[in-house]
Amino acid sequence: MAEIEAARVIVTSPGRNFVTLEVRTKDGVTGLGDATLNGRELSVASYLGDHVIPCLIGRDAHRIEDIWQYLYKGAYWRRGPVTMTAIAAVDMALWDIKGKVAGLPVYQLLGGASREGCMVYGHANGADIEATIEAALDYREQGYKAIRLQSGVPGLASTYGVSKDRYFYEPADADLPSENLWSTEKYLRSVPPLFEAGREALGWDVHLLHDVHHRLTPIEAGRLGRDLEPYRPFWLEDATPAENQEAFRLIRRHTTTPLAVGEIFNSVHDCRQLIQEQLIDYVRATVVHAGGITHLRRIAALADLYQVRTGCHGATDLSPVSMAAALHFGLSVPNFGIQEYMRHTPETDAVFPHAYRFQDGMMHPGDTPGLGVGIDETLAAKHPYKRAYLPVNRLQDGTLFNW
Ligand code: GCO
Ligand code: MG
Repeated sequence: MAEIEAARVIVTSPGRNFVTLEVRTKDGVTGLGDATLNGRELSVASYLGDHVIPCLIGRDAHRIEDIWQYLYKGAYWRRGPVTMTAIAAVDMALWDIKGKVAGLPVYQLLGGASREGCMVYGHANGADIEATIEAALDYREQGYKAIRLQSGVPGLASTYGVSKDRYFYEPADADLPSENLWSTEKYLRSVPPLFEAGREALGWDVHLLHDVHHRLTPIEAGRLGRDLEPYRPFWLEDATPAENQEAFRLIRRHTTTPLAVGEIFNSVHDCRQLIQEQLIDYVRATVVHAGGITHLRRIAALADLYQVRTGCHGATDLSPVSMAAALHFGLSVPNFGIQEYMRHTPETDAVFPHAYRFQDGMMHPGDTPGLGVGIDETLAAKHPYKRAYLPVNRLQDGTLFNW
């Protein structure tokens, strides 16, 4: 028995907002869990503080599955991003504790390493094709085996995935949502030339990826997938808003470009049909927003039956605690595909010292017992919460669209 004596929420903003749960046992062992939900951070902090922490005190931290079921079934109100992020934070913290008590890195508790490391993809973005390709060449130079290409769209002032900074992409940068403008026609014309230039400059020995960010209809997505086929993309991500899982049947009828979806999924039920009908190739559900390591393993186990592989979300709004958990998961799971890696700023890394490392395009969670991430609370206290929203997106006639 490792009795939970206390738990608390730490909110800090070293460059961006992060919500972290710390669970402590009577023996003084602590575990960390990420509870960050971009743009809605304080809702998860309050869900944890007001409704979850009181139920944890006195429970056995080793009973991870039972506590997961208790929080999921016990709330009566199942699923949803706030609930599932809160459950995920508890789940990560309990795996961290179990690892520390056992003296083993979490991946060893999950069955051990299934591979030497996790292949990651980096983000090349730029205002135009030339700048994006230049950034991509830089990533290849650093050893990346997989690179996501996102470029500004001619005629549009701003678009998803393109930042002012070459290395650090941070969309949640405004006190109230900023407004972007969108044109599907302009966008659809811009992506094939980007991939043509990408193959020309980078050759064929590097994987190229692209994120549509939920902006197309199924038939538009089918056309884009088909137009990109000659350049053999690794995947086309979030082609349409995936609330409508059947929509992917229509995309599949028109293209053999591999499809990835799921960074906003929070439960296996959000992707059950996509997986069982083999409508996707990669599932992007992630530790922090899909109920923790415990629930993500269930999603991966279902996906494995249908040759669907993992491709977890790993943007900067997922804290280093999530990144570590994703790497322990990715190293151990049989059907790992790829892991997104958007580097955190040095400020973030300083608040969350961690054991995971990047080498030759691969990442490894390290062998520190538990998840291998700490929090420097003195430094964290110097970065108070700062409200920050993701942008909204409008068509050129003013219609509110998908961001
Ligand atoms: C990605 C994502 C992110 C999200 C962000 C939202 O593929 O990395 O689309 O850029 O937009 O994580 O909080
Ligand atoms: Mg995405």
